[in-house]
Amino acid sequence: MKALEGVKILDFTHVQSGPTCTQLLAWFGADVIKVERPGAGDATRKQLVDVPNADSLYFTMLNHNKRSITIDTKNPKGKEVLERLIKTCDVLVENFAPGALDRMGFSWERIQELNPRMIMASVKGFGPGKYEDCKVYENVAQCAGGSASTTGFLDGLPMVTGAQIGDTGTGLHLAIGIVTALYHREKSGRGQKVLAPMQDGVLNLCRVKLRDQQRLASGPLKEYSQYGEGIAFGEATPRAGNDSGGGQPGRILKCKGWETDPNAYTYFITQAAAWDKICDLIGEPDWKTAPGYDKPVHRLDKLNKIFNRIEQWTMTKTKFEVMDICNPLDIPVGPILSMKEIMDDEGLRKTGTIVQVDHPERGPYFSVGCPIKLSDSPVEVTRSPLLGEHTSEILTQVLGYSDDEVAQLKEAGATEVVKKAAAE
Ligand code: CAO
Repeated sequence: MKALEGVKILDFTHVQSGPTCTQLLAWFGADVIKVERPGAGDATRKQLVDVPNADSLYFTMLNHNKRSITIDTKNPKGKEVLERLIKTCDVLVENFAPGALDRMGFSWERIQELNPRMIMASVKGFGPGKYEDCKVYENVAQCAGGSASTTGFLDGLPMVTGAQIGDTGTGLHLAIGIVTALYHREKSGRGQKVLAPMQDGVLNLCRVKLRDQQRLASGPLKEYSQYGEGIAFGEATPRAGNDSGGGQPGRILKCKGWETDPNAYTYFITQAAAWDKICDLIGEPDWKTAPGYDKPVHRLDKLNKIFNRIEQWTMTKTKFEVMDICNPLDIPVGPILSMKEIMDDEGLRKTGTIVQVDHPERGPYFSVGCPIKLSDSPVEVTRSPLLGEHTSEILTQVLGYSDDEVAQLKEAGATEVVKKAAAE
């Protein structure tokens, strides 16, 4: 039995933030019923298309283990189907633009009337306040949540990061909110509203930068390289380049092959506990006891010099050799892995974090499986549904419509009944 078996999710999500949340719940065993607009579906199905006439990787990689039903929710008959789904499901997850669900006729009050046990979970760009009506995408959230102003190099532009902290990050926040509300419902018997604004989610992930903002009042941030370079701090947390965000200084250093390989680098952390071993390793044993080097606090104004010296050593090794040598010495390092290397990583394949999935339209492709492992609720990643693939099945088996009624719904333009995928 899967952890969330028996939980029915009405998945009204699209693009990335919402779908990542419901995909996770599906992996934990929930029955996720994705509601899509007839003829169109989630816009990502046809975005960044790589295989003509097939659902894009953008869509397939965010919608595994779900069922798809098409309903025109602006059609009166379609609204009736949605009402039945609301009465049947435990959770409604949505990430429409603010107000869209109300305009459809499904306010929180109406949803509660239909099903007082319903948990309604939403991603929005911003929480209540002056920006609450804005439409928001990933990079907007990264900028508004404090990530962009603190990412990049001091002399460069604010920078967005490739990690989708606004979308997938908020999807994770929402998923935590949903399972918490489900747990609460066990005791209260009632549903509740769960809101995860993207700005708030990004800020939560940038918590350490707000820490640094307040530390500025007590003087310069000594672990930032700009301190050692004698560059004054301004009034806000600056961009920190590749400096470590914690109390243990770290940098990205060149490794053998860096001249031609854009990823021949390692992240190297001069953790205080490993200092003596680092000194021996790089051929500077005197630094273990030399005044100005012996204590972490004394080294802060010399970090550039220290990392330059360590880099002379890392440049004689590949990033994997650095890892192999440093790991047994408990020196924390990490190779800069390319997506190609990650896709081929045997360990990640073995644990199911990189999975190969077959798809009737596009053939086999790689995806990221469930990154959270539950010992008693293993995950089997199945392909994303074709648009409306499960419409008949859901209408008849979940909602109890007869075949004639299904035909009438189709006739009324409330839905589109799509044939099952060709033999797989
Ligand atoms: N049948 C009929 N109509 C449907 C439907 C269905 N099954 N599903 C959706 N619609 C309608 C909605 O009712 C809405 O109509 P109205 O505007 O007339 O009320 C319309 O489709 C479009 O919804 P939208 O405004 O959410 O979509 P968009 O493409 O214009 O905006 C986005 C996309 C992501 C900017 C917006 O949804 C948003 O801000 N969401 C919240 C934040 C978020 O999740 N952002 C992350 C996205 S991933 O980067």
